[in-house]
Amino acid sequence: MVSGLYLITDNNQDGKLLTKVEAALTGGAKTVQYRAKAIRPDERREMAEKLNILCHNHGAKFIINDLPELAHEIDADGVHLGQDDISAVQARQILGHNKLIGISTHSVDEALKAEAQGADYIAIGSIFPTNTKDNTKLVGLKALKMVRKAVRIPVVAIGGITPEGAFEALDAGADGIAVISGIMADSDPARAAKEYSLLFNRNKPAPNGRVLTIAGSDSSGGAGIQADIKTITLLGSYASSVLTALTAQNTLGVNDTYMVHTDFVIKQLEAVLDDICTDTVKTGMLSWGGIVSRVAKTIEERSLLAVVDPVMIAKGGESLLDKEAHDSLISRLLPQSYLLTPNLPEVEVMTGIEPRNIDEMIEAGRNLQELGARNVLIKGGHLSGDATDILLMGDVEHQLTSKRFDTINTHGTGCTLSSAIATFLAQGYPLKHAVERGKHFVTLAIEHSVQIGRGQGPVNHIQAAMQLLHEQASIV
Ligand code: 3NM
Repeated sequence: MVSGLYLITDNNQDGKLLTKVEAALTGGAKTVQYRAKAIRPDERREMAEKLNILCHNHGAKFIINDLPELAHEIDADGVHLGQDDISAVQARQILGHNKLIGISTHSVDEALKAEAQGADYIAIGSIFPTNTKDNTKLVGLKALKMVRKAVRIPVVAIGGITPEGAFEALDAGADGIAVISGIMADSDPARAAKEYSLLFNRNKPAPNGRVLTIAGSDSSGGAGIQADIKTITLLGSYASSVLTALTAQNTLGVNDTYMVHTDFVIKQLEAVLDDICTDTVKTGMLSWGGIVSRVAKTIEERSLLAVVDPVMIAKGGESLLDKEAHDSLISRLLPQSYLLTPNLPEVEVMTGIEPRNIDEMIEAGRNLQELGARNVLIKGGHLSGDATDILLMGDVEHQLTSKRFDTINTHGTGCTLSSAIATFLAQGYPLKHAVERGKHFVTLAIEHSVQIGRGQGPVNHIQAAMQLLHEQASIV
C-alpha cells in the first residue's frame, strides 16, 4: 500500500542527492520515486542501486520513474508511469505481480482506466500551481476529491504541495502526498519531511501524537512542566518530560530554585528519545548554558521539530538566564528551532529592537529568522489593546489577534501556548492552523481563569479543553 509522504527526486542536487534523500527518510518519507531525466544510463543505474539500498535500510519503498526494466534489474519496489509511457499491462509483464505500478493521472477517466489496467496506486495532479514540471495541467482539489471517490486504489496528490496544501489534500481524501521542491529545495530536508510526515497523524485515536517538554517544575502547578503536561494531555496527546530545574513557588513568587545537573538532564532526554521518541519537542526554561547547548545538540542530531519558548525574562522583568545560557540560546538553540515563540521583552534581548507596533514586530521577527529560527511567533501581549501576535512562516507573515481579558490570572500563558502549538503540530495540523488553535486554547484558558492562590493565579486549562471539545462537537 502506497501512503504517507512520497518524495520524488528531480535531479542530482549538485551531488547531494543521497544526503538529501537520507535526510527526507529520517524525516519520515515512506516512498521515494527516482525521477532522473537528463543523466547517463550507467550513472542512473548506479544511483538507483544506492537509493534502493538506502530506502530499504529505512523501511521505505523505492520506485523508479518511467523505466520498468531498470526497476526489474535492480529489484526496486516498483515503477511509476506517465500517460505517455508504456502501458501498465506491459510494465506488469516485466515486473511481475509482486511489484508496484503507479500511474500519473489528471482526471476521473484516466484514474479509472489506470485502475482497470492493474495500477496499484495513482498520482493525481497538479493539485496546486508548480514551477517544478513544465506543462502540467492544474486539476485542483475538486478533481482529487472526485478521483478519490471513483477508485479503490491509493491516491497520491502531487504538484505544488506545501504543508498547508497537503493538509487540504488530505482533507480531500489523498492517501499520499508527493513532493519535490517542498523538500529537495529546502535547506533542511529532514525537518521539511518531518513537517509533511506529521500531517499523517491526523485523526489517530488518543493519545494522538507525542510531545516532549523540556522545562522546569513549577510547584504551584500553573506554569512550567506542569502547565505543559496538563495542556498536552488535555488536548489529547502523549506527554513526556525532561526536568531542567525545580522551583519552590506559588502565585506570589519564586522562593527558591534547585538546578538539575546538565548530565542528568541529558540522561532524561536520551531515555525518552531512545525508547518512546517524540513527534515534537517544546522547550521552556533551560536554566544554564550547558543545558541549552546540549539540548540544542540533541535537537540538531535527531532533526527534532522543536517549539522553542525562549524563557529569558520573568513576568516581573528579571532575567531568568545567566550570560552563558543567554548566549547559547541565541547561538545554539535559536538555529535549531522550528518555531521560536518570544514575547516582546525577549525579542528585545535577542535582537536589540524594542518593538512598539506591528511593523517593528515584523522587523524584529525577520532578524530572528536571520539568526536561524525557521519560523517565528512574536507574542504581542505586552502591547496595549487586543493581543496581536505576528507569525512569520518562511517569507510569509500573518497577524493573529485575540481579545484581551481583564484578569491578573495569566501565570503560565507562555508555557501553555507553546505546548499547545507543539501538541497540535504533533496531531497533524500544519503550522498556521496549530498556532491559531494554540492561541484559541490559551485565550479560552485566560477567559475562564478562576482565582487560585492569593497572587497572579494560573489559567484554566481544564475549562479551555472542555470548551474546545464542545466547539468541535458542534462543528461535527
Ligand atoms: N508531476 P513540486 S506535478 C512530477 O501533475 C510532477 O503529474 C506532476 O513537484 C503532475 O512538489 C509534478 O515541486 C511536480 O510541485 C511536483
